Amino acid sequence: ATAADWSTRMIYQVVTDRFALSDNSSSACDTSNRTYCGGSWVGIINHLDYIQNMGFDAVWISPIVENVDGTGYGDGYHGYWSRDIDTVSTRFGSTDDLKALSTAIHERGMYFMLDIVINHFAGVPTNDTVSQDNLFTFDYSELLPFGTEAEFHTQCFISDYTNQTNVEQCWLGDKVLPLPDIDTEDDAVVATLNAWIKNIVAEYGIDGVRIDTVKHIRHDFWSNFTASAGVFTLGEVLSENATYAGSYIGAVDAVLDYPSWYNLVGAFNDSLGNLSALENSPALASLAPDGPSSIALLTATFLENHDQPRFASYTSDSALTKNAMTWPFVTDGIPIMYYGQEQGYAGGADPYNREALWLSGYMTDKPLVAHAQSLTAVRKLAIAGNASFLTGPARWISQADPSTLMLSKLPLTTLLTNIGTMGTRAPTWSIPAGLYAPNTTLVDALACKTVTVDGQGGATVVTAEAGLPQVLIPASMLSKAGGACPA
Ligand code: ABC
Ligand code: CA
Repeated sequence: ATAADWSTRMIYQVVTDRFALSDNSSSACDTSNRTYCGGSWVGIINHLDYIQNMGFDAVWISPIVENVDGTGYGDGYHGYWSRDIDTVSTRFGSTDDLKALSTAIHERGMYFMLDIVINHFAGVPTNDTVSQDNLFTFDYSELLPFGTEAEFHTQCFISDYTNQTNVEQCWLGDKVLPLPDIDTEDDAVVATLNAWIKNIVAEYGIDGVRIDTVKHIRHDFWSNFTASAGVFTLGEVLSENATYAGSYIGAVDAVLDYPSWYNLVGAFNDSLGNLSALENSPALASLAPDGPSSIALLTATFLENHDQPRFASYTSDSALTKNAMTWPFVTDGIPIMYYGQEQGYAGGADPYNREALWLSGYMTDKPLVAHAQSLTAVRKLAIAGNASFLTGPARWISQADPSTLMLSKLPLTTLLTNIGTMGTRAPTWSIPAGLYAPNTTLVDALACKTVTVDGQGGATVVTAEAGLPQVLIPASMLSKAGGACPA
């Protein structure tokens, strides 16, 4: 599938080891042990209903290749510590299971996104102590298909994130677990990686890849690699800086919108959060080679992932959580939700943010499950209701009340507030004249309450209840087929 194909999709992110067991048992999973808890590809197959019922139509799974275990930071249950990229990890099932997962996803009309790591492997040093010159010895023959020291960059840990050569050619990791950095300056190594991605996409019917550590490989590596992949490529560039992150758009199809993530968390983790910082968040779009109109194809927006503390670890206020969760679904870019958010999981930094979902019982009568359902439903209605919804860009409409923000991405107008559940006053928004046709009836797709704009198509004052967000859409666009609110 291409970037255009993906632009209408909504992605549910899964850490395979933590999402679902093969049987319906419920074994314990202590995240602090940093070891396998037993989740599998068969487990995912058996819980696709759960994902689809929330309205998601794409699934991103954690890396599949054989990892290094028994390190100072535990085992490679998350999949990011490659040992042999030509062997699929037996921890999560067989190659047939993985193919069956791909088939099951496709039978539902969903897309399959695979997370891949090609910047580095992981290697437990064979010498306990760092030598005088800070070098480790490794059994490079273990790291396949490469297997020689010459196919890795010379040992050095990244020490200066302002020096791009250092970022690209030194190693991630630390003394506890170095991550040997692949020599992506070597033509033969590059050819091996290009052939590898082409093969894995074909073998497992992959529709898109999430690429780890994109900023750790030179820009001009990516065009041949993404061409070999032949499907949508979504890159991870972990940076707060929109100019820097945006510079990788074009090298890969799209980047994870980390710059917005920082502003999103800062806006809603506290009722004193800075909402206006979010205004600049769609900045990535303006850096796009084809301009902002291609935004939907260029970024993917998220509130949580496996590397950052869960949002509910910052605040237990459910209204703040609902506001923050709303953002990715009503703004530019492809929305992503990380598994467990819907169950109210509140784990802190890695490894605590990787809780076993089976411990929740996959209950669907939870407030955030319902919230996710409403958000996916209203986004689908918006895509169906306005051909240019996806091309955006979202428009910020300034408001007098600093505890509120209004984002218009027609046909949706979203009203968010960080006043919180216990806010001592009810914040208000004012819909500007001309935003909608005169006398249009709008429905808040979250509470199913209506608001009718005046004869100028706006000027209506809307009030929040208990600090909750509202997503307004013309009532005429509600579908009788279900979704958001009954038509
Ligand atoms: C393990 C333990 C952790 C322990 C850590 C040292 O080692 O589990 O408890 O704290 C995998 C595993 C992790 C594991 C790591 C390291 O490997 O999942 O559990 O942590 O062994 C990707 C993946 C991630 C994965 C890897 C490695 C890469 O999403 O899951 O981790 O394959 C860098 C990379 C980024 C990477 C991230 C983990 O590390 O760039 O691709 N994620 C700065 C740097 C960033 C850097 C970040 C964190 O620090 O600029 O490049 O990310 O180290 C903002 C700035 C940012 C700045 C942040 C901190 O502040 O704008 O630039 O980021 O203001
Ligand atoms: Ca590198």
